Amino acid sequence: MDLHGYFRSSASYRVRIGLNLKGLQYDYCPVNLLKGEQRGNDYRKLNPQGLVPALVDGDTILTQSLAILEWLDETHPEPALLPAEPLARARARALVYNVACDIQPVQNLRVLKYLQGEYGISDEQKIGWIRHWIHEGFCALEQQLNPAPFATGEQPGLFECCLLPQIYSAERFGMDIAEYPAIHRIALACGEIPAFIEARPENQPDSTL
Ligand SMILES: N[C@@H](CCC(=O)N[C@@H](CS)C(=O)NCC(=O)O)C(=O)O
Repeated sequence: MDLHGYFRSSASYRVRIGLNLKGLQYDYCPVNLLKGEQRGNDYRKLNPQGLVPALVDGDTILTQSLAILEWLDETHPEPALLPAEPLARARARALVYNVACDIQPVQNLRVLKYLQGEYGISDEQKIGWIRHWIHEGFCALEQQLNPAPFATGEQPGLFECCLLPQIYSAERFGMDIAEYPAIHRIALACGEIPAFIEARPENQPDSTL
């Protein structure tokens, strides 16, 4: 499999964690977001949305990180990324969507560029915007997370695939994760696991380009 992504992209980082948790080998193909490569004709053949990641497996091209992760979970069921029981699955997905649907999209590069280009917001206002939406989402998660080591029990799953990249982004914009104790606890637990360590942005080949 080829994973087309960018080291700092949280959606790419999610898929790297999922592939690593499943023990799946893949080749990493960097797409430089700062150079706009995601909007080039070549990359749009993989993802017409002009967003990373895209996963290519033979003739199959998949986009949208959650669709990719759920497909991986269905085709490689062990270890499971979602609980088997329907209600527990729905609850796990609710946590996942908080991050992937309600936090990350409003701080995406194209949204921030639009805010700056169309409305002239300053760098300071941009950082305030990012922190605001992360804080809102993280405060809700603090109310919902169980005391178990991970969101759905003894093993990390789809939620942790999304949370750790969001934490990386929060810290990049100066937020202190220790202010969110349940999230902090999960971050520390994931920080011990090779699948998460290897997926970190600083461990990707394009982090030094
Ligand atoms: N919902 C999509 C989001 C993908 C996405 O937002 N990717 C970002 C990086 S995390 C991107 O490619 N941004 C490029 C841009 O905004 O131009 C997914 O989960 O795959």
